[in-house]
This record gives sequence, C-alpha cells and structure tokens, in this order.
Amino acid sequence: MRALGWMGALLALVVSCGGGDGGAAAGGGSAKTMVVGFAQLGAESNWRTAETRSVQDEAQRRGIELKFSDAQGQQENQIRALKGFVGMNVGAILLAPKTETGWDNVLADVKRKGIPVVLLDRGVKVADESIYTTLIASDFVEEGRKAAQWLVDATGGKCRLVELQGTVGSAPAIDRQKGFLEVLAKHPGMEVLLSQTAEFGLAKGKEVMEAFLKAKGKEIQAVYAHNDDMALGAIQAIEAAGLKPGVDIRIVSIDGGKPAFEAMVAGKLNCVVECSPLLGPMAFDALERLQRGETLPKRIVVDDRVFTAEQAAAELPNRKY
Ligand code: GYE
Repeated sequence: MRALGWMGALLALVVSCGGGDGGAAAGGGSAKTMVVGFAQLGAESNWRTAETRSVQDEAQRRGIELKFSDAQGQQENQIRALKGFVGMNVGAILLAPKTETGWDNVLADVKRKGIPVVLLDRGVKVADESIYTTLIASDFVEEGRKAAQWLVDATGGKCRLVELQGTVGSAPAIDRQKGFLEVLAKHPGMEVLLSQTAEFGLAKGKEVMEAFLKAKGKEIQAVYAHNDDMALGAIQAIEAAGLKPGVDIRIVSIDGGKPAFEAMVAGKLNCVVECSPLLGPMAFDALERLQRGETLPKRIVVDDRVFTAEQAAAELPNRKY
C-alpha cells in the first residue's frame, strides 16, 4: 500500500470529523479517506466532459473517494443528488449548478447538516449566500467583454452579427451576454441581428445557425458563440450554406478547447476566449484548506486568456482539453 504522504496525514487528521463511512484506511492506520460528492450537471459539451475528467483524475491522484453523479442536464436530478450525498454523510460537496436559481432550499438543508458546498464553474443566485462556501469559476462577464472587444477590433467597430447563447438561466449564458453587450453599447456600428439559445450544444448550434442563415443570409457578418461546441455547429451550418466560416462570417467563441484550436488552425474560427475546465486541482485544494480550518474567499477566479487564429498553431500542442 502506498505510504501516507504529509498531505494524506493531514487529511487523515481532519477528515475524521467529516463523518461518513470513509472506506479503506490510507497507509494502514486508522485514517479515513476524504469522501466528496460531485453533483455534475451533465455532459453537454467538450468543456464539461473535460471538467468531469479533471475532478475524477485529481480525486484519484489525492486518494479522495469521489461519489459522482451526472444529472443529465436536469436540475431536479442535481437536487436529488445533493440529497443523496447528505444521506451518505459525505465530508464535502462539489456542485456545478445548471442554472442560477432554484437552490435556496436544498443548499440550506445541506448547510444545516454541516456539509460544505463548493460551487464549481457556475454561480447561483440565492437569498442567503452563507449556504455555499465558495465559488470557483471564471469571470464570465469579462469573457463576454473580451469576445466583444476582439470583434470590435477585427471589424473596425462595424459589424452585423448573430449570437448563440448558452443554456437559458445559466450563469455563463447570462454573464457572457452581459459583458458582450456592455462593450457593444459603446460601438453603435455593432448590431446584433439575432440571438437565441443553442444550449451549449454542437448539434443545437448547427440547427440554430441554419435558422439564422435562413432568416438573414448574407447579412450575417459574424457569430458570437457562448461556447466552442455551438461555434463548431455553426461552422457546419455555414459550410452547408456554401459560405466560408472564418472568412465570409467571422466567428468568436468561449472555452478554447482542442477542437476549437484545430478549427482556428484550419482558418474556420477566428478567436477564442479561454475558459479552463481543469478545475479538479483547484477544487480539492479548496476542500483541503477548508479541512485545515482555513476560511476561503467567497470567490476564487480562474484566469482566462484570449487566442486568435494567428496564435493557434503554436498553442495547439499545449491544449489539455
Ligand atoms: O463554457 C460550456 C459548458 O459552465 C463554464 O458550460 C461552463 C460552461 C462552458 O457547457 O461549454
């Protein structure tokens, strides 16, 4: 059996108060394994499967027992998973909430049981903010601003565009639109022709883009997609319409996964604003700090960069998701 490292020893000390049947003792002592529930919302995008993998891999690396639940895109399933984790008496919960609202009651119940909840990747709107411990996520408003600024610069502030929104009611869809429109408001030559949700999905992105093209055709000069998958779907729709994505219609998206970098190298996508899904290490760092009795900041911000097609070939080998 692997020797118990200093971090393991520390966990062994502090986790025993986390309750639950922790399972096998690490290193042969009476130490318990940290048990964490992860209420994931689904697998709608390349980003989200990368996030799931990051959390699972990191749990395994640290010897943490992870109870994983995939809600298949349904908030009710996530709420059920949270209740299930309480029943299992886990030491802590990671929650990637589908939408911003609807969490007050269940999170208050979890708090009453003394189980800390770390929000991973998306925020919530609740009356009492003390019902969650911290939010680890990118600044989605800033991502929207960055996407808009790139488009303003690339078009000299004159452009007729369409917007593919993420899941209705989700923090990234709300905030990415907000930041984007905030910048556009300063440039009267920028016009949003049409805007609709495509639920962060590739197939849906293609479908909505087809409808946009049918309605506005060659008037469309650019696409702003709230994530890569919808941009990749839009690329397919644009090609099917006999137009050149990246040339006839400029495209900017958010996430910056490998497939998007490949599309940039191929000249079909012009710019991505990075949003890292590799949150496993940050999530468990936060939980371990909590277990040591530290107070976490209410918000831990993940840093994002912007990449244009010109930088894509050099960056592609570095992309990890
Ligand atoms: O951008 C998108 C995903 O919540 C930040 O959700 C996440 C977003 C991400 O499905 O691709």
